[in-house]
Amino acid sequence: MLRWSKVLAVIAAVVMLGAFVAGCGGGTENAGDDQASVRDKFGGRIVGIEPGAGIMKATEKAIKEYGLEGYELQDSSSAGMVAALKKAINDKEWIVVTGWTPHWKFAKWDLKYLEDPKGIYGGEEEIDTIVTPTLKDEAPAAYQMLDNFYWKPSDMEAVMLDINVNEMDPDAAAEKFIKEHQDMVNEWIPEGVEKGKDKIVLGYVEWDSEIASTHVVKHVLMKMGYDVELQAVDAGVMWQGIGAGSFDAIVAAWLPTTHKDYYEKVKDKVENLGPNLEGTRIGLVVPKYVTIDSIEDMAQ
Ligand code: PBE
Repeated sequence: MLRWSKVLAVIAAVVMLGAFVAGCGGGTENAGDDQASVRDKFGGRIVGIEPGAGIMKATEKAIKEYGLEGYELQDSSSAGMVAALKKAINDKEWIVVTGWTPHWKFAKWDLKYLEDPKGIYGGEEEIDTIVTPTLKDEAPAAYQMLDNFYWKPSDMEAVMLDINVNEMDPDAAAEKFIKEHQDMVNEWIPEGVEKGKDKIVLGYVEWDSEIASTHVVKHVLMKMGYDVELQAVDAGVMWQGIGAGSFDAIVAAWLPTTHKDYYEKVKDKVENLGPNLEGTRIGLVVPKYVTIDSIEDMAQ
């Protein structure tokens, strides 16, 4: 009898100890070890970009739809997002950022998109060229070139890499691309079409992808004899500007999802020349060493 009560006492002690240990796990003081919650490992933050970007609105929605309480979406810039990513990777820390393709960061680091089973970020998209309706008459050759402008994600990525990894000036990177892709560029430039007015104004946002495309278009138009002015603005101003005719064109319309709200407001006042690039994507991006695979797992 005595022996049995001893055994029971030992079992009870083990069970109590187990419960005690379990109760201690998961605290914020454990961030970085395996016991910490996913949210703690990310420091409760999603590193964003400029507030007007479509990807920021999509991320606000994702926070609601996936119940990501305790996460803060931090405003930053495209450059700030990349700097935070670089620092976290150097320190081997967990980080989640608003990311998009095409982007040179995928060539530079081992990154992955978190799965988005609710489809908040939409599927594959395209980037459209949008012009002001008077451009066709005012600058027929520029209009035709903008209509012809079409390239692949790998082309855009090559220019982005030169600017961001090889540290080339955007104008130099655009000129290099044009020189190395004469056949493609010659297909964009129409023959025997009237030039019309001298000056073309392009609006854009300083997203790495749009810095690349807008500078390439600028240099092709310059080759055709136009004076080209680039105006770097935020997303809201870019869309208002093309709607009001203060820009001749933008080559930065991410549709049908990312810029849907902006596009809806101006679509009757602009002319959409269709895609200049197909196969884009937006979403939440993490380094590959982060051991979750889905946005759903961020709530853990
Ligand atoms: N981006 C790059 C933009 C469009 C181009 C994905 C950051 C956005 O979210 O609006």
